Amino acid sequence: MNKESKIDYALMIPALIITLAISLPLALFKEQGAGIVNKVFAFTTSNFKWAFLIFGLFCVLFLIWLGCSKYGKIKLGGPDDKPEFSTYTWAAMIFCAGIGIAIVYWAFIEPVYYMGGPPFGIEKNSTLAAEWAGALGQFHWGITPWAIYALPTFPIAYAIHVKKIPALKLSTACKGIIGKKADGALGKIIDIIVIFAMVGGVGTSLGLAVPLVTTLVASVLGIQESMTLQLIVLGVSTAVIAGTVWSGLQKGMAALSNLNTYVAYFLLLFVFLLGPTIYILNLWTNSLGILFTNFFRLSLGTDPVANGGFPEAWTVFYWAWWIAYAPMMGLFVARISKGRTIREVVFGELIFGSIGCWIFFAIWGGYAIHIQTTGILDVATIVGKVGTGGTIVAILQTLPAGKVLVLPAFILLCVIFLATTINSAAFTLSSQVTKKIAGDEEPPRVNRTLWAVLLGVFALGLLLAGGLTAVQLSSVVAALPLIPILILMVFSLMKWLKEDYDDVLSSGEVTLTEDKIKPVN
Ligand code: NM2
Repeated sequence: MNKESKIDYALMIPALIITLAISLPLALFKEQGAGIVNKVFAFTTSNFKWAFLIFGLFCVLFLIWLGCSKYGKIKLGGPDDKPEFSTYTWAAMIFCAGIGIAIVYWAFIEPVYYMGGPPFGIEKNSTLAAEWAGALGQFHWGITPWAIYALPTFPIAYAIHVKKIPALKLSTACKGIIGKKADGALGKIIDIIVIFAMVGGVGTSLGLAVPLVTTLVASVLGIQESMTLQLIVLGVSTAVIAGTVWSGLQKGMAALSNLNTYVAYFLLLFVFLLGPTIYILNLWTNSLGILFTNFFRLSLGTDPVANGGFPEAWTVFYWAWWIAYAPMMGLFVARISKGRTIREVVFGELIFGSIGCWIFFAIWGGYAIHIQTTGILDVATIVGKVGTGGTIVAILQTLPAGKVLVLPAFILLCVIFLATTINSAAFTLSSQVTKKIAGDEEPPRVNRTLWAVLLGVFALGLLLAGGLTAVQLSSVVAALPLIPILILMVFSLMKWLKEDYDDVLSSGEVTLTEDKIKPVN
């Protein structure tokens, strides 16, 4: 069968319309766009912050319970299935799939913002604010976000590997509850929301990455940054990526992605060893102490009386951003986790994922806190004057060989991450709108290329509407309708686990033979 004919137009067309209907007006009517964006952001975050926060904590508690419960022993796969990858490779794949440009963007700069605007009435730029800055980075890039990522993995993995239904769409993983409706209108609505969320989440990544890359490039070339330069960066990267996707140079992309992990290791070790090693270790230890003692307060802190804006700007925004990426991660992690038990996957993802992010924040964020608190560079003042990108450049230049080595390596890291993020998003989006695609099959390349271009257009809209709020809003609005869908998936999983395993587990068996798995209608 001709591959191009396999596009599911009932999904593709609404997804296309929604994406364009949001990006084009934002791009064309910039001024009004920015006003609306601010209003919608304030409305959504102030009315729903409690829901985002509760959902984040729910993910952590549910997964820890699931992993420790009798269901933890269940293998995601048949009795003879063995894990396909070594645990190290598996963990590294999960980390690289879930983390891209975003951590490079935030790790140096986020503590600087926290020091200047700490929560809980802590005094700005004080010693305590510096200590909390370390802890907040570990909180926003730790257990809760990884639990959000992990949540959809289990319903999807159970559907694919145990129920043997090809659940390459999230609607399929809701079948335990919605049954046949997953194949009808309700299923389509679910999948459109999922696609919308992915576009929104990736929009945030691109909306942050493009201005950063522009600043970095401008500082190396010694030219003025401007909107035009941003548009050139966005245009060139979209064109290069679309070209790569079109010409089938996927292997090249994978090689680039591998190269990038080495650049990241290098820059982490470089800052750790040549920077204030002991300070970093002390600050990290201390940060984890603050995090663990205050975990519930941070998790549920809505700041209801003062309404100072901290949870909206940080926790709610972050949880939303991770939620928007969660379906993509769930599909990916489910695919590579065949043959592992639920317990292994729960704790593997939560522990390896958190530690990976913690290291970035401990080293790069710790370095930023160090130069501020020891007076090497007043990043707090600089960020107010030149914004995020310029401050990152200033921080990098304080390192040995800052200009000749660190800055170019950092740019390479950002550019490759930008490319691999768009590339993998285009891949997942196009497989979402392809009918009956097998696990190892590639979605049609016209469609993949189209998605790469559409993501570029969407990012253009966000950039023109301007500012961080538009970029943050993209994830927040996209994630909100996804929360009930993710909860539906959890119910669906629980129903399946109970019907398939409750009798068996009480008799001590762990794996089920195929004849005992209840069929899905
Ligand atoms: N998250 C981790 O842009 C990226 O790095 C993709 C973003 C959700 C903030 C992941």
